[in-house]
Amino acid sequence: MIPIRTPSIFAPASTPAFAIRELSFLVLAIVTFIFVVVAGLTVYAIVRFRRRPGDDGREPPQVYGSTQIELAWTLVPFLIVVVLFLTTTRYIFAIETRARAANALEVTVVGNQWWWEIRYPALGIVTANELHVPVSDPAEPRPTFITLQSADVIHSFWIPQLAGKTDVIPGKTNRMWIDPRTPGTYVGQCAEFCGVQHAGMLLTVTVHPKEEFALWVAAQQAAAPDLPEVRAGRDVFTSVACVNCHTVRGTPANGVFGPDLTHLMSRATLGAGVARNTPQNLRAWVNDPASLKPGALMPAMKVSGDDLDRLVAYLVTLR
Ligand code: HEC
Ligand SMILES: [Cu+2]
Repeated sequence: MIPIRTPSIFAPASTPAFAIRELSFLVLAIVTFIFVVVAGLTVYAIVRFRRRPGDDGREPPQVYGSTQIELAWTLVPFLIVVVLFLTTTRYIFAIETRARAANALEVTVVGNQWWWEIRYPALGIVTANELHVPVSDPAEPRPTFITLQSADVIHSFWIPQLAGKTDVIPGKTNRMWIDPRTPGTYVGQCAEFCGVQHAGMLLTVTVHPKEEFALWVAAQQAAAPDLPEVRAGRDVFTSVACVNCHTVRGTPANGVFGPDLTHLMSRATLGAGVARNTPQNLRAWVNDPASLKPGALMPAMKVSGDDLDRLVAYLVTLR
């Protein structure tokens, strides 16, 4: 199973996330200062002006219209807002105007109800829900630039340890980048409510050392195995509607409505993180996806007993 790291903005692992943490420390320092001043004055007033024995119960003298005090409480907050605005703008520009390095990896991520399609156009790879990228060692940087598109409604792409949230909007292409410095698996989640399975739209980013990433790429580029012993299952797969929605490279299956299944078993989870990818769960999924992910946009395929066994036996060979 995926090692679950706390998806915290306070544990950054990539330049945009470091910038965001820096900025949040500044904001936290300013708001803490305001809190201490306001709370301090309040406590002082409560103690200093509390009712004492012998008070006659009448109001103290009232003071009206101090220009100085009014100027102070208008200008000070105004200046604070200006400082926050300018600093935030500077950080946003620094992140967004970063030029794409010549050796950057290009990935396109398409938000779908309720899963992520992940394409590597230059490498000829298509996968889902589990993004794999190389580590970007500061001594030898290799950032990943991500193009974000939506197939249906608004989603939002967020891996707190790697970068800020970027919305995924139908009809609009957004860009972002990450340069993760430490290998590992980072957890993210769709961050814009997109329908019943919004919470079942997880995302992981696995950051590999250089050589390991090259191995992953080679494995993904390889054709799907075509083993004679699972021919019967392959025939079930290609004879029902699976092929209209799913692609398995090298077979007649070339649908694009659902995730590419060419290397299905290389993924740790099914249905964008709702279940581990075990043969048992796979069988349950193919029989009725709603048993694991109610509302999923894959219909229950009504493949019966023996055929289902053959079909699953075939699917588990898609490594
Ligand atoms: C109407 C289109 C459609 C048909 C037909 C269809 N699927 Fe799917 N399938 C999907 C969609 C959409 C998803 C993604 C659901 C989600 O994660 O929310 C999916 C997900 C899957 C997954 C999980 C993939 C992953 O990486 O999470 C498997 C496995 C799968 N389908 C197998 C099959 C098989 C086998 C058949 C035929 C018996 C089939 N599907 C028929 C649309 C379809
Ligand atoms: Cu969502």
